[in-house]
Amino acid sequence: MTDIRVEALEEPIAAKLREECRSDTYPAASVRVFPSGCAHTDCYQKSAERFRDFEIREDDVWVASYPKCGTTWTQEMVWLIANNLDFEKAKAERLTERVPFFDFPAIVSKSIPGIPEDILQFFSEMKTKRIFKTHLTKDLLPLQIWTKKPKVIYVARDPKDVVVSYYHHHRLWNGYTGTFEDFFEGFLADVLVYSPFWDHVLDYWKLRDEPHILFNTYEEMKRDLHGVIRKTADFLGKSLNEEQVNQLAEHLSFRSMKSNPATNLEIFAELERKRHGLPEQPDLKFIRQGECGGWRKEMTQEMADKLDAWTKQRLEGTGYNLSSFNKISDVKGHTVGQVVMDHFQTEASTLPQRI
Ligand code: PPS
Repeated sequence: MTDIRVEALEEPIAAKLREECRSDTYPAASVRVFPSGCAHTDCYQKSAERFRDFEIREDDVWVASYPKCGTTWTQEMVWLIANNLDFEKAKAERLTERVPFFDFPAIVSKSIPGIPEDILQFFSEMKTKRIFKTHLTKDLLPLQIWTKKPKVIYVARDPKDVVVSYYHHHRLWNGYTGTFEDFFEGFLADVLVYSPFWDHVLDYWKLRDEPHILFNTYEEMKRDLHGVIRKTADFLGKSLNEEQVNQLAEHLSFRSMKSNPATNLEIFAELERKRHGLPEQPDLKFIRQGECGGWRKEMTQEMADKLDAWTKQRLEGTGYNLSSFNKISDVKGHTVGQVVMDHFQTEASTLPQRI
């Protein structure tokens, strides 16, 4: 049993972000939770022990990530692989129901119509095979994950794209009315919900060679979705032929997921836009832009340099470098050793301080 300790977030930028998030349902972070030092809303505490003590099943599958790293994309891929490419069911039933968000009670301050009041109880009574989405840091996962060892698929993404995506997410869901600059400062100060970003990524990355952990990246999915599908299927003990891989890749394309009501969350996004009096802008959609390097449209060079320096400092001595985003593996644990010079690195060459 680990003891969970909670401290108030004292950073002034945290208070500012709380004021600028107007939603009465999705608040900004106000506490830091230990172990892990992760920022959470004050809703976290009421479920903290229930998260930690949640009964795990060996055949559960967990899709884990820091927010905005490609979770939804991975959830859809994993569900389809685990369910023998049942495209019909995938289109008929919303992804939020097929792969529910385990720690939802940690981010929401009010009950939401259509979502069971006691969702953790609902999860524990599920009769079907369970696939969960979680943004919990490694240290706050249910403890039985480390004894029952269900499969965990983590997905990471370039933090520059993450902060931009998370900013637009906050505008839509948290009613954030502040500036991108304030939000960016909150990201660097580790006060956004589920931050610190790099601790989150590194804690899972360190476990990447464990047989029950698979570490993917958004960039790798963009560059070689077929390869990631094959690798993930292999990890889940499923075999797919070339035609099936092609079919799944087509279903997972940005265009297809953006127009698919079962994956695009548009029904909920529309409610939030109405609630906050927001227009139907492309940036205020849940499946928004889907690019690597989209941050360039919104971030000044000065901000990019600052974030790069922050990344460099956070990665010092860890053995992790951003080229990890470009490594491809054939099957888990057997890195082909090839570093692909894709758009991610092409961009790197144009940035003087790129790490
Ligand atoms: S969340 O809210 O944490 O679950 O968000 P998450 O799903 O992790 O990340 C959302 C970003 O993923 C993009 N996305 C995709 N990109 C490429 N292809 C597909 N199929 C796809 N589906 C979702 C989504 O657009 C968000 O990124 P941004 O940069 O905001 O567009």
